[in-house]
Amino acid sequence: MDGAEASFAAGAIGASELPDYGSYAPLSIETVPPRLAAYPAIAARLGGRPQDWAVREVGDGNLNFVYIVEGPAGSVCVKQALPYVRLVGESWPLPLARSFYEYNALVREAARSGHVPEILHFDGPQGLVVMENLSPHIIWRKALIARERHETAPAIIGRFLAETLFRSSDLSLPAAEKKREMALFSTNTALCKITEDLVFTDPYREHEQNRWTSPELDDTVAAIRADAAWKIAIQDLKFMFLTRAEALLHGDAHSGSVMVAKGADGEDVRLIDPEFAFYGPMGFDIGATIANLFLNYYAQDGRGAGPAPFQAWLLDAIATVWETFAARFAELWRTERTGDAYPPSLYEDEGQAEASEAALTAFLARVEEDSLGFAGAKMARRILGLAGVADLETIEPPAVRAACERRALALARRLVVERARIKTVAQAIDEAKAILGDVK
Ligand code: SR1
Ligand code: MG
Repeated sequence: MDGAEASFAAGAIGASELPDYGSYAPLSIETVPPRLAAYPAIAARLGGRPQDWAVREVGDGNLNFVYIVEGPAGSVCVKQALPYVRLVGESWPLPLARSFYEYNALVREAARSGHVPEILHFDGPQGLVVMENLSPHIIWRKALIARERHETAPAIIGRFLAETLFRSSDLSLPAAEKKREMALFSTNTALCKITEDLVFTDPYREHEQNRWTSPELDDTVAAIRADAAWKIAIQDLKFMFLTRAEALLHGDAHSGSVMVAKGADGEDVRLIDPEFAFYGPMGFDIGATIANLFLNYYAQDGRGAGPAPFQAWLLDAIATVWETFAARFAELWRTERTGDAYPPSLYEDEGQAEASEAALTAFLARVEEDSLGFAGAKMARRILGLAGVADLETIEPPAVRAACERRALALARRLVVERARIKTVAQAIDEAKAILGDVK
């Protein structure tokens, strides 16, 4: 996007205009071709006849089905929402409307920053988004597990977060438009509830869906459930998540929501899967990214000899995400503050640019502190609750996995409980190194 915020006001869809799902039919490998044949632009992109199209299901996320469709002329990616959570099954119903929020978030992310897949067709009533097939991309988490470095990914993600968060906030949008945007995403309550429960609540209480490395971590889990300071701090963060409508979040910005590729022209990095999008605290998205890099950092000790060089790279990557975020956010603060918050009429226009800089410094310091708290929350949930991460889950034997997880939990606790002390990403990195060093 060039210059000022693209306005979605004219085309904004109200919650009352959610698609009518009366005709919804879940796709299967067999029914994908006839469905796509009904979309002329998609059929033309694939070429040939529907019977010539090869379909395979590739979804490895927790919620949906994803198909890659290849025709004689081209290929596409088809993502369809199910009326339930894929990971658990039909016993956990989930609204099809998550596809509507994902589509609307992707449109906004594309305009505000880029680095998302191109949308080729949206079929609201079928809960279906047809996107470009990102190839030869792989999920960043898989690359990190394999110790493959994508050198540009941390900076691209930092910049993406700065642009999407700043340009959807009251720093960029007039208040009325921002409130219309909030209204649109405010009904994505089912997806928010997943985060509210799975990140901020269930890991700290007995819940049938919780999973951990047992029996190795049984004592640790019991100690965490009895840890009053942790339970208070995690609820402080949950309250922030529930109430601070600062910016349109991706909502699930972990390394499994990033696709990366190396090509002759360099690397390509895309953020995918924003179905958890809603207006929340900026630090939540930044924290999700940082958390998953820290998880990989601790997992590397259980993933074969000689982890140190890659672990050092991961810590640099974490620093780069934050530094790039902060630098780009500052640039936008200085050049694109067109919203109702911190208006230039109070600062620069009055010859008080230094007051604007002071406000920026304080703003970023607060976002940094929030990000680290949320990072701790996002780390712990992947070890204590439903929905672990492959970085850790694939480590064998369990005793080795548990040792990695204990270190990750030690950092998670510090980030959540000692937020007043660990205020900067640089400090958090020092803490992470100290925890690793203590046990080696
Ligand atoms: C039941 S969904 C579990 C998790 O998968 C998604 O990636 C989100 O992180 C969610 O919390
Ligand atoms: Mg996902």
